[in-house]
Amino acid sequence: MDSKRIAFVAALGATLLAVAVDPVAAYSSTTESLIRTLNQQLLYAGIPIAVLVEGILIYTVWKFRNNDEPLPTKENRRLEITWTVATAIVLLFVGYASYGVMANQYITTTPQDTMHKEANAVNVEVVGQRYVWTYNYPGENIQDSPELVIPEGRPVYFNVTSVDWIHSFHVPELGLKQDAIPNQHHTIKTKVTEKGTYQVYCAEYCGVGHSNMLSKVRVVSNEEYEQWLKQQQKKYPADGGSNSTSNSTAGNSTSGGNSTSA
Ligand SMILES: [Cu+2]
Repeated sequence: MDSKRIAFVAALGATLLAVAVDPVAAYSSTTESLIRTLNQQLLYAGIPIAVLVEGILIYTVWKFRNNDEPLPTKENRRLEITWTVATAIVLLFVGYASYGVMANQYITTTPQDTMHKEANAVNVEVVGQRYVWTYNYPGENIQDSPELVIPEGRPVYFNVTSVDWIHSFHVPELGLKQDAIPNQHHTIKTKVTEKGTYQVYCAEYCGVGHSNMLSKVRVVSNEEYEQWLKQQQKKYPADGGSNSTSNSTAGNSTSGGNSTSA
């Protein structure tokens, strides 16, 4: 009996450990990879527990189906210690795995993270406005670009804001979602590991044109990105159009900001 209990706890611990060191599958971005991997780990931990609990329940109902005079269970200290220890191991695993992901700067980007950016990082200001997304590249002399292009394999900081209303910058395939709030800037960081085009949505209902508030992220090689920057600097220069944008930002955000901060 004693050895069985030890074997059960050991097997549970070994399973959770094996899940924790499971190699990471290929995903489109570091953020997506962290989220999906955690999701999988929790699923691997949850399935055996669900099967065990349901199995015991079904077995007990079947076994005692004709028991007309059931007697209360006497105290069973060993059993109580076993399930307490097993539950503690599961909770510790869930807490440890979740905290590791939640505290990662690719999931929760803190102001400290944005103050100490990586050297080769790309900075994009994402601006929501009924019903379009526009992109500024601070330091690259690009303002109000309708196109979002980023290089593969480099850290990217999206500084998300809005000029009129609450929107939400959402790229499901890259695991990105951040509310765009007037008068506020919130940064999310990612690194895209696969070139391609990814759909951008607005994930916060913002009016009649909400469902049309679409855009795309184009992820290209570093060389293509540098070329694209040069083209955009001619098409959407910050020094040519910066006045009108900053005016509209200041003007509109007053009305939107009141409702947000309340
Ligand atoms: Cu919107």
